[in-house]
Amino acid sequence: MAITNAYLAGVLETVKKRNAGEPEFIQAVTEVLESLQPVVERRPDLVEAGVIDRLVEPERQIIFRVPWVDDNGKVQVNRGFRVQYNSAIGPYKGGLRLHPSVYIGIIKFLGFEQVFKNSLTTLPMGGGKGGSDFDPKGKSDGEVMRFCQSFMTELCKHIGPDCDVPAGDIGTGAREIGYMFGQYKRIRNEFTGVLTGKGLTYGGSLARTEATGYGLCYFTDEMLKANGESFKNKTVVISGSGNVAIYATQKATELGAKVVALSDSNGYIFDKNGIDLACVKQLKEVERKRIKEYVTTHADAEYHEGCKGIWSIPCDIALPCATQNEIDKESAELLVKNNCIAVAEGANMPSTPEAIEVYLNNGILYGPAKAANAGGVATSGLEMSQNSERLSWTFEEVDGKLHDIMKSIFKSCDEAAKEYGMEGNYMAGANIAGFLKVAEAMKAQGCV
Ligand code: NDP
Ligand code: 2IT
Repeated sequence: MAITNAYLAGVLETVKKRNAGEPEFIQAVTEVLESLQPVVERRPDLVEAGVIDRLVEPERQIIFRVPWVDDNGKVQVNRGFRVQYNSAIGPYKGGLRLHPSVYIGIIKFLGFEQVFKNSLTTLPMGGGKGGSDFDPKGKSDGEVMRFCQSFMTELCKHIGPDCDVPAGDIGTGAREIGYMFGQYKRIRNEFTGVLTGKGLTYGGSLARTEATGYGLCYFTDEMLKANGESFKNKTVVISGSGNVAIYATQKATELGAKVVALSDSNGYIFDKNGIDLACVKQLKEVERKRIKEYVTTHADAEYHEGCKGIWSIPCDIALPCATQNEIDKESAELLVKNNCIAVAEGANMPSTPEAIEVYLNNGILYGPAKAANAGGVATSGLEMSQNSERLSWTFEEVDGKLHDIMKSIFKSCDEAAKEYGMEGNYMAGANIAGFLKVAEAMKAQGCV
């Protein structure tokens, strides 16, 4: 969809000039501006208040050196980031990504997306994101700990339970959050809910580990039901084999589907009998091994090098849960050819704009990341509430609230799409519904 509105075209021009060399950020902003065209026409007051001009610029960007000593006694230096993107509706909130591909453009795109996602959850959270180009793969526990401590030694100056509350993302799981929490507490001498995704023995919430994958399936289930379908007896392909992929596999299976494939950045496994999740959990969560090890204990399963090939496997439902831009036009066309009925995004921005066009033009139900993967951060919001009240809810209580939130997110996307004349386009619905709440708050708070 091209931008025909002159005001929005001007905003995008400025964004492109100001952020040259950050294609992921420009991609994320372009998609939202495209969706906002009918809103701008109906709401000149928001244009007048400069809400969109302000939204495309993060409130604050922090970049810092992270020095640490490896197991050979050698000094290593990484770069750390925290983008405090928007605080109109609550403290900055969003994960920390540890991956060698991390640079400011990735963190800004993720922070931008987070603003809308957090708004959709209905909870009071602004948007932020951070991370580092540190690669936890192949590092010892001691190296990961020293990195995390150094990272937090600087980050702790900028965050706090009422200011900015980071969490996990790619490469940041329970181990990393634990080391970071310990260092924050030591430096600040405060035991607060400054991070989410904490361990259950020190303030973590039950169901946070499962939340993104479960939430993705709850959202997808709503989307399927609204269109006369369900997970029952469907074949599902899920990319990635990390936190989101594992718990999406678990919930999709519970809802009656058969998950036949998972991947990592090296390749993918196909098991026509359905993925043995206990084996995957042992390999990935306990032993930190590669997904190809699965075939050593499952004779019927196949391993193929290269992660892109996973989209050539015939499936009814595709749940990309690895990383940005993992489904391109060609892969989307393969999904269409194989009669896939739905794509819902566990990862952030996993579909290229060309792939999204293919879904929309071919009637594939499309659940965009901002809405479909919001269950993780929503449950982080529930963890913050429990920390503030100094109590903890049961698994069933948290899971029940998560389920209700995902239903309400689907409803918001569906209704906003209808209201703005784009029925069934949940991407436009998510962008519009997420935007409106933040925009009203920004307008009410004046030009800040
Ligand atoms: P993990 O680190 O647990 O797992 C990431 C998985 O994605 C791994 O299998 C990894 O493979 C694969 N992957 C990562 N980078 C690439 C790449 N460049 N190419 C191919 N595969 C890749 O992360 P999560 O499961 O937490 O995150 C997955 C996605 O979900 C991310 O996009 C994240 O932003 C998003 N997300 C996560 C939430 C959460 O609560 N954790 C919440 C909402 C969204 P390998 O081991 O080879 O790197
Ligand atoms: O992308 C995301 O929403 C996350 N990585 C989770 C953020 C959070 O604060 O729980």
